[in-house]
Amino acid sequence: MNNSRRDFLKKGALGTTAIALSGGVSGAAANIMESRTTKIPSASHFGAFHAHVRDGKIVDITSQLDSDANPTVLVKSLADRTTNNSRVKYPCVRKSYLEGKGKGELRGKEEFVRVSWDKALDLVANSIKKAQEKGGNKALYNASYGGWSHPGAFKPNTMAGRFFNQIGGAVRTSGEYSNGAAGQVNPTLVGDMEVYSVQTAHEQIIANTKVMILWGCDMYKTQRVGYSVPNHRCYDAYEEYKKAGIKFISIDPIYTVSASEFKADWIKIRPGSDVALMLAMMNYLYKSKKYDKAFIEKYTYGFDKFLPYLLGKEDGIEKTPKWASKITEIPEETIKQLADTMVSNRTFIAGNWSLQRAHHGEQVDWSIITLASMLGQVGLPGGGFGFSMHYEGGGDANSGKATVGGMSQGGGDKVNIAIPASRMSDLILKPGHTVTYKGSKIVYPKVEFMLSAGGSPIGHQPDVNELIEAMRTLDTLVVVEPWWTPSAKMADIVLPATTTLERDDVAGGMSYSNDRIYAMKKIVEPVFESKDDYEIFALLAKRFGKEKKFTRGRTPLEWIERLYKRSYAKKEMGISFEEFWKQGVVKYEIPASARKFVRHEDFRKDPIANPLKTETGKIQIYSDKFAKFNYKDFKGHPTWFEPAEWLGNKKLVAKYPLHLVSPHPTYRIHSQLDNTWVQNVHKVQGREPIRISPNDAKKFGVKDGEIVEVYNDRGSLLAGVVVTDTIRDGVVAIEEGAWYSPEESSKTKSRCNSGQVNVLTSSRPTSQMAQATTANTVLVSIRKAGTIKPNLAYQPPKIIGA
Ligand SMILES: Nc1nc2c(c(=O)[nH]1)N[C@H]1C(S)=C(S)[C@@H](COP(=O)(O)OP(=O)(O)OC[C@H]3O[C@@H](n4cnc5c(=O)[nH]c(N)nc54)[C@H](O)[C@@H]3O)O[C@H]1N2
Ligand SMILES: Nc1nc2c(c(=O)[nH]1)N[C@H]1C(S)=C(S)[C@@H](COP(=O)(O)OP(=O)(O)OC[C@H]3O[C@@H](n4cnc5c(=O)[nH]c(N)nc54)[C@H](O)[C@@H]3O)O[C@H]1N2
Ligand SMILES: [Mo]
Repeated sequence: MNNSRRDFLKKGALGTTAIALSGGVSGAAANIMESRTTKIPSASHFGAFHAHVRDGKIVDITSQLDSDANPTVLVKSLADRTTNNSRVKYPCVRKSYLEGKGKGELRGKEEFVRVSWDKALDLVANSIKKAQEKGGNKALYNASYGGWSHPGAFKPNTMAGRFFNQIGGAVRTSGEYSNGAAGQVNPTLVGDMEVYSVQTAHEQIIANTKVMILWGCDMYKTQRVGYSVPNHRCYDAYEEYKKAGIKFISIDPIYTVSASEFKADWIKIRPGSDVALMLAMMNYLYKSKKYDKAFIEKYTYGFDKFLPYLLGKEDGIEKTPKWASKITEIPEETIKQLADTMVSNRTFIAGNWSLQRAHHGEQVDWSIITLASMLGQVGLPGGGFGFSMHYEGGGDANSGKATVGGMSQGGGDKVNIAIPASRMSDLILKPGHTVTYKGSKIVYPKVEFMLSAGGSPIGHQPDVNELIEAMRTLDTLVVVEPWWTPSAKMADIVLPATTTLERDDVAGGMSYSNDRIYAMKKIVEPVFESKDDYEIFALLAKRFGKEKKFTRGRTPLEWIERLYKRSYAKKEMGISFEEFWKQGVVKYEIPASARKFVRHEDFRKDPIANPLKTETGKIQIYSDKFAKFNYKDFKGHPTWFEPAEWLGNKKLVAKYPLHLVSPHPTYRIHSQLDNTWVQNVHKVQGREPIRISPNDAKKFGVKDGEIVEVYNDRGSLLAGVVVTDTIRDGVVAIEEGAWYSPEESSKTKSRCNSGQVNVLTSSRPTSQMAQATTANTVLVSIRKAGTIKPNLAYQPPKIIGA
C-alpha cells in the first residue's frame, strides 16, 4: 500500500470516528468498535480479498478492488470455510481398519473413530512400511492430483510429492484431466502445449479481429476463477470486444453465457462431432481453392500426406460438407458459409479444453491447427488460434517479471512410474496390465497404499462406481482434507488439514500477466485439531527419519521469505520482505510492448530464424513420429473417429437417447464450495441442476424444478430439472463437482442423491496415445425419481469418541 493510500485510509478511519461521535456514541465505545474489527489481506482462486475479523471470527470478506477488477460472489463464500459443519475436526480412522480387521469392502459404509495425531500418523507410517515391504515403493500410489486446492506455495499435492520423494518415491500421475489429450499432442504439432501459454493480447484482438469463433470457449464462466489469483481484468477487455464490432460465432451444444454476452450466432453442434465439421471446412476450402496455399507451403509440413485422407483417397470417404452435415447435424450450407466467413475475414479461433476431454480428444486441437493453417492467419494480429483465451486471464499482457513460485517436490523418486491421469481405477484394478502411452508402454504395478491430498478423486475421476470398487481393494487409503468430502468418507485414515485462512502463505498472479504477489496471511487460528499440510507431511517424514530433509529446518514463514527473495519485487524493485508482508501485495508495471504481443508472430515473420520446436521446425499437419506409433485410434494426421458413445450411434441411442456433457461449474471450482451457501444460488431442491431443452422435457415428461433420476449402465443420480432453450435438443448438461452421496451406501452402484455427474461418465481413455479422460463422451436417459430421501452429502459421517 503506498503512503497516500495509507493516509487516505487513516483519514477515513478518523472520519468514521467523528461521525460516530456526532451520533452520540462515546469516544471510548467507538475505539472499541475499531479495535474489534481488523482487515487482513489474503488471496484465493476466487480473487484477492480482505478478511474482516472480529473476536477471532471472520465477519465478512471483501475484494481487494485494486487487484480484482470485477469480483464475483464466489469470494464471499470463503467466509464460512472455517465454521462449516463439514470440517474434519480430528484425525479419524475407519472403525474396522483401526481394529486391524482390514475389510476394505466396508470403506464408505462404516463409522470412524477419533484418534490422536500421533496414533493417526503412526498408522499412516506403518501402512507405508508394510506396503514397501510387500512391493517396494511402487506399491505406494501418490494420487494427490492437481493443485486446485489453493493458489499458495504450500500446495498439499506438492507437500505429498516432497514427502514421498524423501522416502524413495511413489507411483505418480502423468498428464492431467484438464488437457490430457491436447497437452500430449500439441508440443509435437506446434512445439508448445499452447494451452498454458501467453495468448495474443486483448489489445490486438480488439484492434484487428473481425470474426471470433468461440469453439466451446465459455470465457465468461471459466475466467471466474484462476489457477493462481484471478484479477478479472479480462471482463473489462470483453466490454471492449463488444464495442469493437467483432462478429462472434459460438459452436457449442449450449448457448453459453459468453455466447449470450457477445450476442453470438449459435451453431448447435452435436457433441463429439467437431472434428468432422473441421474436416469438412478444410475439404471445402481446398476444393474451392480458397485456402492459403502459400501459408501451407511456407509454414507447414505434411499437407500432401493429409490430403488423400481429406479427399477420401485413403479410406474411400471424402470429408465433404455433405458428409459432415449428417454427423454434426449442421446443414451443408452453414458449413460452407462458416468456412467462407472465416477465410474472408480476420478470424480468431478461440478453442477450449472440454472438446478434447472426449473420446479421440487428440484430434481436436490438431484439426483446429490444420484449419487455422489453411486460413493462413496464424501469427497475424487478431488471427490464428488460441487455446487459452478462457483461462488465467488469457489475453492479459505479460509483465515479463518474476513473481513467486511454489515449494519444490525435490528429487528422490526411484519408482519412475507415472500413470496417465484418468487411469486411476485401471491402475488399482489391473496390476500387471500393460497400457500404451505416447509411443511407449506402462506396466501397472500392484498398488497397496494410496494417498490423496489436495484433490478429490471421487470428484474428478470418471465412473465413480468403478473407482469405489477399486478403492475397496486397497490395503490402505489416506486422505488429507479440511472437509468431510466424499473422498474423505471413503478413506481409512483422514488427516484434518487447515485451510489457507488458518496459516500464512504466498501467491503470485496471474500466470499470464505476472504482475502481483499476494501475502496470504493467517486470518484465524486453526480450527479444532487441524494442522497445516506442511506440518502434516513434516511429521510423516519424521517417522522415516527425514524431517530435516523435508523442512530443511525452515518454518513456513522462512520458506515464504525465501520464495519472495527470488522475485522481481525483491531483486529489482528492492521491496524488502517485511515491507511486502506489511503491505500484503506488490504490483508490477506492464510494459506497453506486451500489449502488442501476437502469438506465433516471430515464427510468421521469419520461420528460419524462429522455427517451432517440432520435427521440421514447421507446423506438423503430418507427424512421422506419430505415424510410427502405429496405433489404430491415432494416426499421423488429423482423423475423424466415431466416438464410442454419441448421438450418431442409433443402437445406443435407442436405450440412452440423451448426450450428457459436464461443463465446469459456474459457482464452484470443481467440488470446492459445494458445501457452502453460495450453492443456493443455483441448486434445485438441493440437487445439482440438469439442463434440458423444452422439447426434451416434454418428450421425457419432466418439469422445471422437479427432481429426476438420470441413469445409464454405469450408474444413476438425482438431479434437479432446469428447462431452458439455451441447450440443444438431445443434449443435457450437469456441471461437474457436486459432492457424491450414495442413497444406500451398503449397495453397490447406489444412486447418488446429490448429482455427482461422474457417477454416469466413463473411464474409457481417449486413445492408445494419450490415455486421457473422456468425461464428455456419455449417453444417458431420464426417468421419474420415485421415493426421494434427504441429501446427506454435506453431513460428516458418524464418529465414535468425538
Ligand atoms: N465429469 C467431469 N469430470 C471432471 C471434469 C469435467 O469436465 N467433467 N474436469 C476434470 C478437470 S479438468 C479437473 S482439473 C479435475 C479437478 O479435480 P480436483 O483437482 O480433484 O478438484 P477439487 O474438487 O478442486 O479438489 C481439490 C480438493 O482439495 C481440498 N483442499 C482445499 N484446500 C485444501 C488445503 O489447504 N489442504 C488440503 N489438504 N486440501 C485442500 C478441497 O477440499 C478439494 O477436495 O476434475 C476433472 N473431472
Ligand atoms: N467457474 C469455473 N471456472 C473454471 C473451473 C471451474 O471449476 N469453475 N475449472 C478450471 C479448469 S480446471 C479447467 S480444465 C477449465 C475448463 O475449461 P473448458 O474445458 O473449456 O470448460 P468446460 O466448461 O468444461 O466446457 C466449455 C464448453 O464446452 C462445451 N462442449 C462440451 N462438449 C462439446 C462438444 O463436443 N463440442 C463443442 N463444440 N462444445 C462442447 C460445453 O457445452 C461448454 O459450454 O476451466 C477452468 N475454469
Ligand atoms: Mo482442469
